[in-house]
Amino acid sequence: GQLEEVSLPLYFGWFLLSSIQDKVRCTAMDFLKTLDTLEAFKKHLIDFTGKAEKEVDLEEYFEAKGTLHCTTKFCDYGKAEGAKEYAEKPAVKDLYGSAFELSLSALFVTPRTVGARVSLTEEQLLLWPADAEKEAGSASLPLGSRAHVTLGCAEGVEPVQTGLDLLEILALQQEGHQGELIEEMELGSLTYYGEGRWLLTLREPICSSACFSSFYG
Ligand code: ACK
Repeated sequence: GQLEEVSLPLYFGWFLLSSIQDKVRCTAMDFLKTLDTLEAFKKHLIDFTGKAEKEVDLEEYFEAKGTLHCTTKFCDYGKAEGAKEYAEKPAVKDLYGSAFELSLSALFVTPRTVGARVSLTEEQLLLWPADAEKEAGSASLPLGSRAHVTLGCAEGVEPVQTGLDLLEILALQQEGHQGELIEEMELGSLTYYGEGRWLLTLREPICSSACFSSFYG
């Protein structure tokens, strides 16, 4: 019946506590503010603007996308493949509503999205769908590689893109691309991977309390 059809959420995930959301947003904003002033960034401006001379204000370039979370399973109210199976997993049922500590280990920026990489623990991986990386065509990357928090999207870009952008950077690393080490910033080391892909590996991962739950919208 109708009730059954809406009994699955839009997605399951970890929802960052609101106090830490502000901290994460501020850290990301500070990073964007610094990044677009760097000579190395200006050298590759064309990745973002399509024109070499044009300036870009990264803080305005990206639009925030609601409450900060790390999606585990996108269910699309049951329409997504494997949604029902995921919701019925014992770990999902047992841990629903529990508190976790997420480790945000890097920030990344592309012409499409800005996000934070989440490094999952063994326990957290119990909640990670086995096919999340495969679905995105990155079957050879370790489970959990796609885990991220979307911090913002460029105009017309959907948040699903953030995880795909992260996987793209990790695939380059796996293929042996070291990237170009740009500089050691206060927050960590900044590396450029070409085509507007920037990765800031945080010196100190940001630890964030988060509740495993779901979003209906
Ligand atoms: O930023 P996100 O992880 O990317 O959080 C949002 C959330 O679900 C609600 O839209 C994510 N999302 C959307 N479509 C998909 C998809 N096909 N696969 C995985 N995650 C998705 C989106």
